[in-house]
Amino acid sequence: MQTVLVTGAAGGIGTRLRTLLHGVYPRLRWSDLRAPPELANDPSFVQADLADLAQVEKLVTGVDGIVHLGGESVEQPWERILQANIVGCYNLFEAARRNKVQRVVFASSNHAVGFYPRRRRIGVNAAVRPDSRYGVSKAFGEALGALYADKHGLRVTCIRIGNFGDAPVDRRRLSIWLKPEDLVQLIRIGLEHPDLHYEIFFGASDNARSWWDNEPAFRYGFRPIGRAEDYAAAALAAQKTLPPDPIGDWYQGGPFCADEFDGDPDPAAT
Ligand code: 15L
Repeated sequence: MQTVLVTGAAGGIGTRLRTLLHGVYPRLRWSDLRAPPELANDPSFVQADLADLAQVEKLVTGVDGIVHLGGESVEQPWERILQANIVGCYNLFEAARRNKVQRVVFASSNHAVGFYPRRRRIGVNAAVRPDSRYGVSKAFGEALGALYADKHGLRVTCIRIGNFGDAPVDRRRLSIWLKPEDLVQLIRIGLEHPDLHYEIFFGASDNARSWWDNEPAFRYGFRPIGRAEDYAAAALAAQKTLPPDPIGDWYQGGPFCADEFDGDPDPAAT
């Protein structure tokens, strides 16, 4: 990997990757709809609207690998999800194919499977159970990645990111926390591992309360350094200050499940 493009550079994860990927690859290209202040006037930043295929084609020219974080990162009205996450994701993969990009790492999300109850332990092959239009867009991106891997030979890694941050701050996040350095490990497996064709990984650290079997990631050498249990006392104390949420507390996707919810009010029945 000589030149790696990171979309969604102005977001929380993109901003953090600026430090964490520094020096890892010879050339990094950063992109977003608007430049983050520290990249204004920096030649490594290329402004682009993912919903515009011509712009995306220009953006990926000369790139070997892409870390695709761009698009909406939470639930939004359909029209915004459609443009940023459906059309934008298609444009990204299609432009990658046309320009002979070798690898794409797609930032998927736990919300592709958010409607599994917390009492279920799932692997990456469990059928998708999105908890939002946003979650549906992540399932779409995973499917699109599989198509481009199987039909066009692009090497694709989908990381179902749990909750990215320096520490897990409540009960749900004790199960789904992802330490930034552990995300970098997963990204590097996606961009560098010689045997990788198409994989889905859970983006989660070493979380004793995890709901996910992340065997594929471990098989590729993932060795998370973040241990959620080290933060358990503080996270559980913080949880006590939060109001109960009968729907959100039952399902893995938490508040994304409760948002707009008018389904069966007895979640144990589903
Ligand atoms: C996500 O997919 C979001 O991008 C992030 O903002 C968090 O909400 C995270 O999931 C989560 O589930 O905590």
